[in-house]
Amino acid sequence: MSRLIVVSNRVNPPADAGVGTAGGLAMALAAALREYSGVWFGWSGETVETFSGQISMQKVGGVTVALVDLEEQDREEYYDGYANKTLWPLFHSRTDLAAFERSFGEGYERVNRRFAETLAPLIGPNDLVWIHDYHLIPLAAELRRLGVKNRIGFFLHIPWPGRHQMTTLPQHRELVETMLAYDVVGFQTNDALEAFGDYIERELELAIDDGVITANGRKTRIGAFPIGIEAQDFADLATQDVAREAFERVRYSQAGRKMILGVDRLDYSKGLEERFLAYEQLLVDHPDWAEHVFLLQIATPSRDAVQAYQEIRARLDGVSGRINGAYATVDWVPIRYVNRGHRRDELAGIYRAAQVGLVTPLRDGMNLVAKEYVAAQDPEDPGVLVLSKYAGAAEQMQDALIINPFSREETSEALGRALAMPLKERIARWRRLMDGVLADDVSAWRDRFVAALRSDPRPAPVLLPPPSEKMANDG
Ligand code: GDG
Repeated sequence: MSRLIVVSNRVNPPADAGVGTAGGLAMALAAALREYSGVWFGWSGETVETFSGQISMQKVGGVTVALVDLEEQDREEYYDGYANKTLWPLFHSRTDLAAFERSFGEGYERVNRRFAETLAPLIGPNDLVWIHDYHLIPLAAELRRLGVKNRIGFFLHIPWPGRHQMTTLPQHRELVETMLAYDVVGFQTNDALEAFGDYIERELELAIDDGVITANGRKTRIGAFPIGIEAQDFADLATQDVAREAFERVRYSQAGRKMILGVDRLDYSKGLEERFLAYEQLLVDHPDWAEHVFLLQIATPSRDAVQAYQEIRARLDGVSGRINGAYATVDWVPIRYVNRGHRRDELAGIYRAAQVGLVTPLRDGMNLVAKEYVAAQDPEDPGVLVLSKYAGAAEQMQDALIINPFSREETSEALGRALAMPLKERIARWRRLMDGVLADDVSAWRDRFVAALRSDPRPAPVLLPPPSEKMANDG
């Protein structure tokens, strides 16, 4: 029987469904792994003095996980370095923040090789291997080098950059060529797929025929597989006890004011500063809204070891403090800025309490918060989603108020419109959004990807000579 082997940098199956900080993705993958009796392989998050390749096998929430420790130098060069200081900014159109250091590239190659050498012995003859995200782009090429012949797929959770941006990466060509070792390469959006296709055709000068690239006798199918959330479960969660308590608490504290909500990992790609400034613009353009609205921004700190993250955090402290200092009154604070994580079910209740969901990334692979906001709404009195056109989610969620997050005026106008939107229009927009979120949920995403990975896109090329030649030779 074929098992599914999922590989990602970090491994986090939920120990308990619905609570804690486990995201929808972790839950969806965990469900797939239970179904296919698979294994989830990745870094333990721990470091040891010398890499041993020893695997720690554990069972977490019914899922078998295989964890490997890395060295401190691996963490610095591969994780903090190439993944988070080079690829993440580059793929989010922040070439100005991208560090191109040779040691990072070497660390990235070394860890991918170490992953491959540790993982290869675990792979059975019929297993499907599904590798996730930018930390592990060259992993299939390393596995092929070790003789692994299984079908291997790759899914990129973040955007694919434009060709000119991509070519700023030293050895971009070598990196992209490793992607041709996969059988399937999946992106979040058509936009990312097109950008990748442009690179393949113009930099590698390879043809793409009906979504298939042929190189070195191997076929790689490429496609857009927009990720979803566990929509029905999340909608149910939003009406359960913990969510209801969180909802009541927030509504009580609102004191009749409307709430605009942002929920993000604290990351420079999420457009948080632009969001604060657009909200300030709303207070300038519509002074009548002052004291009748507030912005709740939940931003959980992440990647603290990277300087750009320390800087954005300091900037946001500054901007939110300045706006609050300038506009607050004795009984009204315009921005409630919270740097603390919340339980998933609490979060569902907070989403439901918000009249506006404000999602303003400057660049984002998908953005699950937009989908969670929609799923958590009360069907009889739903809030309005204001969504950046640079979130992958905008391709599917055209019934949101779509904005350009770089324009304060445009975002401020959309906020004004959202706050004043009549119930009938709110319901009509929400219904269409919700139908999409339910239909394209995380299980649909997973099943589509696994189906693509299972099926051979086309028969292998016929290498026999054509019949007439063959006959002539036979004769
Ligand atoms: C990457 C791509 C793509 C946030 N605060 C809390 C909390 N969260 C959860 C949200 C949501 C998740 O974190 C964030 O997901 P996003 O999709 O918004 O963003 P990234 O973390 O950047 O994810 C992104 C995604 O991968 C999947 O492919 O959509 O484009 O960048 O689920 O709810 N969860 C809890 N407490 C919090 O305080 N429990």
